[in-house]
Amino acid sequence: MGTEKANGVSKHGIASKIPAEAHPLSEEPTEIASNINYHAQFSPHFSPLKFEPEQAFYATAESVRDRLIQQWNETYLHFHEANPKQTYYLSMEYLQGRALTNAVGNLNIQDAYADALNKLGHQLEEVVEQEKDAALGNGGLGRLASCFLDSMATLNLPAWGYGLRYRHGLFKQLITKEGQAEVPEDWLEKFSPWEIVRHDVVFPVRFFGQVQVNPDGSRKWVDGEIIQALAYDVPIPGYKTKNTISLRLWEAKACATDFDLFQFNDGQYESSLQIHSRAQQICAVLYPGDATEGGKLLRLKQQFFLCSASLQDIIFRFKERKEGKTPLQWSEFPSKVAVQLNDTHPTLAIPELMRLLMDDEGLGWDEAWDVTTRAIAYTNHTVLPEALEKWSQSVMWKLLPRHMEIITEIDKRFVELIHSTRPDLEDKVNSMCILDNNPQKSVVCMANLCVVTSHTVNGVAQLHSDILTSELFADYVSIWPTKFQNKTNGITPRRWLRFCNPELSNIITKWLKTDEWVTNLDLLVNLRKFADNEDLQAEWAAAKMANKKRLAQYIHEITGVSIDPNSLFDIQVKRIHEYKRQLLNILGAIYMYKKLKEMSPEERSNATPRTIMIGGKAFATYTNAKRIVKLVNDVGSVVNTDPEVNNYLKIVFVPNYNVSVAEMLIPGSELSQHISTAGMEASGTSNMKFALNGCLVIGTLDGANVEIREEIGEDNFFLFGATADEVPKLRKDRENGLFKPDPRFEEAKEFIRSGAFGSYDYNPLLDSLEGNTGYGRGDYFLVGHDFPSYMDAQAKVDEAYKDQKKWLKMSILSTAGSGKFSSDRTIAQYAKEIWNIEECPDCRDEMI
Ligand code: 26V
Repeated sequence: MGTEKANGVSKHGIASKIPAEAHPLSEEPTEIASNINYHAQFSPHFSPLKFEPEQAFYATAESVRDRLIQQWNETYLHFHEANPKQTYYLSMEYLQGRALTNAVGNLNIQDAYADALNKLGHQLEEVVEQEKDAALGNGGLGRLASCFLDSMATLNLPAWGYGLRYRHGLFKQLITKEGQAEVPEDWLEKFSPWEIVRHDVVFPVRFFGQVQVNPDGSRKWVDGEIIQALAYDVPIPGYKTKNTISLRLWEAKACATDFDLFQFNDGQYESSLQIHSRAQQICAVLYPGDATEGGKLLRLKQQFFLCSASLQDIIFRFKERKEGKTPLQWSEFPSKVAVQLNDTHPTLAIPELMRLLMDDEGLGWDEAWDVTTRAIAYTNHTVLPEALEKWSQSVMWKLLPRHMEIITEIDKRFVELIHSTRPDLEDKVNSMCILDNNPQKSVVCMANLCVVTSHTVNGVAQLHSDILTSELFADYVSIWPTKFQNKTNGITPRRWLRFCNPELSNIITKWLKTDEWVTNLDLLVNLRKFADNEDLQAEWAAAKMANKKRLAQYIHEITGVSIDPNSLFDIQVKRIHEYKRQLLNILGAIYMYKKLKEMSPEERSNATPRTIMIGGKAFATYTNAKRIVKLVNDVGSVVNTDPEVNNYLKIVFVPNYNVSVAEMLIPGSELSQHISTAGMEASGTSNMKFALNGCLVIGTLDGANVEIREEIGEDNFFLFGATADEVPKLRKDRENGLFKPDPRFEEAKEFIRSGAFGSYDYNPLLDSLEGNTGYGRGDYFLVGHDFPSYMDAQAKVDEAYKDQKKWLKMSILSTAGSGKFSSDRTIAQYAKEIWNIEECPDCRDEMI
């Protein structure tokens, strides 16, 4: 199998003593090096004469993949034999980021790989940097799905993730003089070593067509267009367990037979390939623009494509299963299958499951409804009205006629249920039912369909779940009081502490005398008793400084701005949205800048030096969000080049925020901003990542901030702003002209108007903070109301930072109090309280 022939390329050449031999499962560094060399030599992708860091990455990843495939095969063989109930997580988004560090870390072979690469003349840290992020997501919802997969694998749960294999994920953000520009992200430019194409797993997905009524009254969806869904499996290894589950991503392709050879030979090249082009559109990008009818139709196609392919796959697997020798009854489906809808994006799984059960499997309505409602559960991730999906009924009838029949029937039965059992809710029927038949709208309300059908509906932090039951879904609660739950989000401690912050991890392991915290994050609480210990504080400070220096170097490389590692590193990174109030942050920074300018040099020398970093993508059509990006950049250009103050304040916009950038920023952060208008951020998960890494939070009582503050202690949290309860009255007061702006707020806005940051027209942004009425006007997000308390909280931050001993204690207590926010805890709760599944470890041979 092996060969002694090795290339002798100079600098990054493969050491000639290392043979190119397959040792797929060896843990011995020399054999791992051989295996990497083997992949480099025989790779179909690269010349064997080159072994630069890029080739080293692909060869290393392929060698890691060998072992993943083996564990993954054994895991599913084991599931097949053990036949447990399995969970299927349906999500339009996954933000996997890079996989190499995570894979060697979870497989517990990091040191052996570092050693092996050394033997080949490379550094693991350098090689991992070659990998492109798999950015098949937009924000917290997508990263949550990826953290959940890591926890499901680690907890030995029988689970699958289902998603779409977007050719380009979310756009790549460039920052130009004009602000944000979007260019396509190209994670598949070369190839992804982590996916395994499954030519044996292909399902047809139909679009358009019509409903045929058979003589026996049964119905069948026929004609239209068929696109094939081809599976790509990405193995997801658990941490220090053999359990390796699948993220199954669907790609759309046309049937080979759909190629019109006659037309092609007739010179009609484009029309002969039309269906291929339509297939390619489906998985081209995440969130294609939906301003046009075509764009809306494409998004709906994407959602249905995910739902239909995944459910056909789930049903196929269910039918394969036999208890003893007899096939399972359909009524047993919910005791083998739990389907979780990640927000409303995969709602079409509901009518698709009903259709497959009735039209393909011959079940009656009642039986199919019983199975569907016992199998499907729904997680809500937002209360923002514009993000609650509503699809045009006419588009739906055109694309999915049979599904619309089914939805109409679900709606009819629900309305009848209210009429017959709950006359007190008569006047609420219009807002509760699924079809909004108001001729101006004529839409399908996806959240309502989810709530009516799902056996469980959950919010993602306690406050958010309370808002769901008391406001958004309050009327349903009186019908189904036990349907609603809370599952506070979590993050995986592997990626978000153990691997991204090895310096701090080692200190934690040393002081706790165990590394079990990596799978039992509650153990962090034992750091509390050392919070005042000077030795720990010194080590803690040194780790933070090392991470800050690394971050400063990165910022310099990508933006050209030099930042001082001795200044307070203050970070806000998340999608740019008005409710997240990056505008509050930058207005605060502008005010700080103005005050620094007004100070005498002596006064200034007392100021706490600060570096404010802001990053995040603005949705391409969200004009105000893009104006905010532009403003941050413009303010940064002025402040950073102002010699009078730039030793005290720097403002940096961090371009193209993604998972890898987060892994660089979070360990080096000291203050992070989670400053949404109370009641609007469902949870937030970066707040958990920052707190876990010993970063203090300035924030409102919103989403998971509430629980973070509870856990780490109110003295260790810089709180400000209105509470969710106060927000409605404050908006009313504002409408009634009762709002009196703080002079500091007026001063900051005036400074922008004065042209201090250039001639760009910021009036539309500033206008959004004025006026008294309407959504999006009249300062709906209460920036003006919260500004003074925000500035007061920032002054407390400045003071606290001057006392480094106190600051370090607060930092240690932040980490110590973050145990609750492990996604292992969240997933264990989903498994027990929603999915009713149990762990299913493969104990046949020793765990790694
Ligand atoms: C999406 C969009 C897209 C179009 C522009 C307006 C808009 C506004 C909000 C959304 C949010 C969609 C759902 C979502 O991503 N929710 C996030 O889910 C996270 C995981 O549960 C949670 O931590 C975040 O608070 C929540 O915003």
